[in-house]
Amino acid sequence: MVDMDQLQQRALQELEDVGSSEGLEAWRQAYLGRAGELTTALRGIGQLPAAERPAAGQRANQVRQVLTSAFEAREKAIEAQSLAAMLESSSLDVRLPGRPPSLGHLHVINQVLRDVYAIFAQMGFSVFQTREVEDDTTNFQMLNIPPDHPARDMWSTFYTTTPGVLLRTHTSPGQVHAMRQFHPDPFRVILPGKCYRYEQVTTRSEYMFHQVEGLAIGQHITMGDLKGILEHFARQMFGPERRLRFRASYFPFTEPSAEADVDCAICGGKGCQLCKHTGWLEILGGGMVHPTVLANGGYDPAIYSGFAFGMGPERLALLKYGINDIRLFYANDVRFLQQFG
Ligand code: FA5
Repeated sequence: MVDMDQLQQRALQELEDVGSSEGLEAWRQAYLGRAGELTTALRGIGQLPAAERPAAGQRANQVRQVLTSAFEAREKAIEAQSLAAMLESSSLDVRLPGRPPSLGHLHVINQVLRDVYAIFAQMGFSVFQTREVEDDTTNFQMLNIPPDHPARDMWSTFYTTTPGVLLRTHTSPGQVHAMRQFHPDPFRVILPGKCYRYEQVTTRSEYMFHQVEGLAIGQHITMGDLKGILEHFARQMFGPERRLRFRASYFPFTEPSAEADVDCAICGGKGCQLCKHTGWLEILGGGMVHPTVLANGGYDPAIYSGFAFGMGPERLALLKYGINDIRLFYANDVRFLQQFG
């Protein structure tokens, strides 16, 4: 019979020198495999005298357990070694969790637009979407601006190659679309969207910017209603400390007309480049809808009246966040944009 102590010692010693998974498999075959030394020895027990068999069997089983657990421990160690070697030789560790994609956030102007929607929603205004590409008739003529009217100089724009088709200069043409949609009912809407003007870009003017038009049509609507909702809006938007002032103005599509300014958030009213050293920044134009425009929308001016206004969300954002240059909004500098996340 094989000397079990000697077999165990030799097998363990050899196992210590095994350094690869191939070597490990060879070792397993040599000792624990079907033709391995230990397996053969176990088979030989049957030939021993009956009195020796129990003790020999017990010892052989102990050796098998020792060798099996030594084998498993060595297998783990070799796996760990080869993983460590693989990691050292390659910089890619495929087990690492992936980098989570960085989540973006709403652009500051979209945030301001949502603030505007929420404030006007409280006052019963719903959002009415209209087109950015308009025709000359709706952008100008329906708004009481005939082809040679001097007011066209205020709204020079980009024309398409199709005659009479242009990028809208303001959201006011949406007034005509809204009136035709809601006629003959009274209604209150805001019309947000992009506008385009072929003009000099400055700290407070862009060639592409947004406007939110407001329009309320009904009976007995007055200029007092317009002032009231705009004052409420300004308080909600900027807080009670910012001041709003109205100035008489002129628009061909409102009569009377006004413009509203908010005291400049950058200089606190002292005067700076942003507010053209006036201490105030214009945020909107508005007034009572001109009878001709009411009629173009299908409403009888003898029965109906309405107010309209158009405000600039970029200007609102300058004032709300104390930003001194409108060009920052669309320059796509993430260092600027991330501040509004
Ligand atoms: C108009 O566009 C009129 N349609 C407003 C109106 C609507 C009057 C309804 C009466 C009734 P104005 O050109 O002043 O008016 O522009 C209105 C607002 O849009 C300005 O107060 C300003 O806040 C914003 N705005 C105008 N031009 C620019 C620009 N180039 N860049 C950024 N904001 C601008």
